[in-house]
Amino acid sequence: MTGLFFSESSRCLVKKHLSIEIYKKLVHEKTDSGYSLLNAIRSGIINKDSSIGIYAGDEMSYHTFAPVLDPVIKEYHNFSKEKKHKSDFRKITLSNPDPERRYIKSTRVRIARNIKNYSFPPHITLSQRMKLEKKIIYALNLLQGSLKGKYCSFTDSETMLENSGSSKNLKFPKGDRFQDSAGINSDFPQCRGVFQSMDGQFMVWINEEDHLRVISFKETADIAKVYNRAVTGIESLNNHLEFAWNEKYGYLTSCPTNIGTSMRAGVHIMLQNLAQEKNTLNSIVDFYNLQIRGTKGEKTKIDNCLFDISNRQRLGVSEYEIIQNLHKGIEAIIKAEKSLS
Ligand code: CIR
Repeated sequence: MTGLFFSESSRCLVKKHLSIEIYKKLVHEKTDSGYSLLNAIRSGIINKDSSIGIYAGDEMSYHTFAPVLDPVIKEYHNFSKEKKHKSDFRKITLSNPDPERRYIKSTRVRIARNIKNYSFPPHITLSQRMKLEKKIIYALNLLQGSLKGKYCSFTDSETMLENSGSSKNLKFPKGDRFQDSAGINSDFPQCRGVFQSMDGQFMVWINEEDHLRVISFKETADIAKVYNRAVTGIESLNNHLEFAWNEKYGYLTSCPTNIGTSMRAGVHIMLQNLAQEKNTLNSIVDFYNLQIRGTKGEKTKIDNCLFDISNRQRLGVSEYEIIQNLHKGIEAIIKAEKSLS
């Protein structure tokens, strides 16, 4: 695209793929809920350091804005146009790679979902958001067994009081500047909240970047156990909620970087030896299609040799494959760490 909207210094993928021809074709298009191309690229225009610079406002955005979204997705996910994403949400049996937790401090699986026929967080109205919050709470209250828990609204003093002191994790922060200019923070903190199981190991964030962010977390190295719990949670919720999904791209999310499985599964792992041998670590991580992030998440530093290692791919690979790969990669990393002692 010309420098018409984007800063000269911007290297975001939407700038690269939005040609004049595609722009002219799409500029007057809107999805049924009224989301436009300019809505979709606003965050990329405002934030010069965006990496992709585009958000979906609803399920239909992936169809209406396909002429620009398809090449962005193809490049970001290395996903060919002809392919179709396949989901495989089977439960898994895997050995525990570090039963004594000498290396792995915790395991976390996060899965995003949006609800069919509701605009996604960049474009949803306050009244829709309110209706949706109630619909999700209804489904959460039907969870059984160890998934049973409580919802803590960010604005309803009754639920906040009820849950005060129960956990320090019952909040998610207001979205960053990328999410803010995409509209994701509209009316924050209204209609936002966190559901947490009684044991604190299963959580659902409501109306953050996606309608639901399901999180299974435990201070364990038992990757399969944490993953299987997330599967049970998602499947139970799916009995009462219909998720936004399409044949080609799998589960649809506000940010096109998360489509497909929308799953990030990873461990916090202490690697005192490999921290000094970054090349060895990076080559194992690359081989198993994994990714290293900072101790406190994306764009943070590594504290005390504690690495956050998770899957790199989300589209074109199934949930089952992601977990298997993570498990194999982590086993290889632990073996390399031990060999350096
Ligand atoms: C960007 O284009 O850099 C931002 N819109 C964020 C991209 C990463 N997405 C995410 O973390 N969900």
